[in-house]
Amino acid sequence: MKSQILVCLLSFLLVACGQQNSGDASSEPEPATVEISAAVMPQLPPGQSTAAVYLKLENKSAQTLVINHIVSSVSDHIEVHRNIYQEGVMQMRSVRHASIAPNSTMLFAPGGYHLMLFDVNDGLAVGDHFPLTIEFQGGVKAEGTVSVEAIAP
Ligand SMILES: [Cu+2]
Repeated sequence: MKSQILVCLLSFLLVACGQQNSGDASSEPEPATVEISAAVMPQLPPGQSTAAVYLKLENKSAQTLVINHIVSSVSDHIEVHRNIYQEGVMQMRSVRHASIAPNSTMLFAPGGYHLMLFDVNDGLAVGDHFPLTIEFQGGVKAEGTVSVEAIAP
């Protein structure tokens, strides 16, 4: 009984070590695939310049991806935010280096994670599209197109 547990533990350690070594020069790291879909920005009310973007981020690779930087032509400063219900109040927190597990989907949706775009370019109208790139640690990038949509009444 005891030795069985030990064997399990050993094989677990071997797997863990094998994963850690996958990035060395002898084995080419597999190309990570990550996709952005359903990216939308609710149209900004007049006079506002901070916009939220919602989207689906799908990590199709076998590695955890960590968001490093987000780039778009309509804003020079984009953060990952998360809504947290605390002490009876909905609060927004900036999340640095959000990570997405292998073969999983991260949803940016109202009430949860979202992208916050600061000083958004004027003149974005419903039906407009703009590019957005999410850069991950290690150089992997996901490119998507955000469509501006009317705010639900
Ligand atoms: Cu926010």
